[in-house]
Amino acid sequence: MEDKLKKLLAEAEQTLSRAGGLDELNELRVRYLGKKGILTGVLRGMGSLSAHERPVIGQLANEVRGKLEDALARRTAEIKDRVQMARLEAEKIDVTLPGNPFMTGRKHPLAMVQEEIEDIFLWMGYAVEDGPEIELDYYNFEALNFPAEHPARDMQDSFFVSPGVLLRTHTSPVQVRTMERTSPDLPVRVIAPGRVYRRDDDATHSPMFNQVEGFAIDRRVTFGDLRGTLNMFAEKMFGSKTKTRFRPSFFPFTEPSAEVDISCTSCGGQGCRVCSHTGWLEILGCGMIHPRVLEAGGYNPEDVTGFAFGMGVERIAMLKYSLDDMRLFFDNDLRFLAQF
Ligand code: 2NM
Repeated sequence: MEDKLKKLLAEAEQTLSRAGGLDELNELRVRYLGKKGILTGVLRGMGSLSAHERPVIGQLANEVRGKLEDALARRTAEIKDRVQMARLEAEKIDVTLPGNPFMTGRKHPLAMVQEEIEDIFLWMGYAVEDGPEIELDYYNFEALNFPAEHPARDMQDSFFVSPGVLLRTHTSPVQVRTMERTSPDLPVRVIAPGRVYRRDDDATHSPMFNQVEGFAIDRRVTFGDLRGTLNMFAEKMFGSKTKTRFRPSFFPFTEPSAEVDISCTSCGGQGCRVCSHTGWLEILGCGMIHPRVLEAGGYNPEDVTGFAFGMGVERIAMLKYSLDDMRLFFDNDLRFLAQF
């Protein structure tokens, strides 16, 4: 009996030390220590022992049970440890690796240029106003001295929503609305940035584009004030070396009218491909507000004068960033947008 127990202990310790998993250990616990287990089986044979052998074997059996329980606990802890280590190894992460790059949004180049224009005029004391993109013919043409037969009023050139209602073709209607609201207060200095619509579509024209128009009204605003204002704008926008040139032109809402060129941003005026070898680039139109427009806005052209100007934001942005196709602004191609 004593031999049996010692053999059992030796064999069980061997088997336990080789057990590979927790499930296997549980099976071994049942096999050796369970109600129908081997140890129990051995103890059942104790009935045939003599009275002086029984306590000796009983004590030995308890020792064997204790050693087996210890061995089981040890092996369980070892296996749990190994499983934990394997898991830590498998789930190891290198916290010093760079993170995954993620795309961030940014301002659209047109918005950047528009804000730059706004900031220059805000600095010169102008206020920023806006108005509806769906306009009455009255504010878009009539009050701005466009004659009934003017080509811009044609269905061919403007988007009409219904008779007498259209998508504004310039932001000048905002000036008329502003004059109506402020007259006869003086002075008035306002710029109107925003979307405008014309039936035009090629590399240098988009059916929707952005304008900034501005105007100033006071008791004796002169063409000299207009030149000084636009020279200052050109220097702030394109650099202090920038020269301007005013050429006579015609607009229905201004008289006299002019177109303004700046010295070429790419060659400085020497002549190059960008400026078609003229040394100059056209950037805006301007003039002294026509008396009939002042009148429509509620001002008396006998008492006040004003100047006005208008520029295309896309055109300014194309010059600033040396682009040759306006459609880049509207394609929303990230390879383009991510460069700003
Ligand atoms: C231009 C060129 C010349 C202009 C005129 C007015 C108004 F409403 F005050 F009469 N606003 N903008 C104007 C004048 C716009 O854009 C090329």
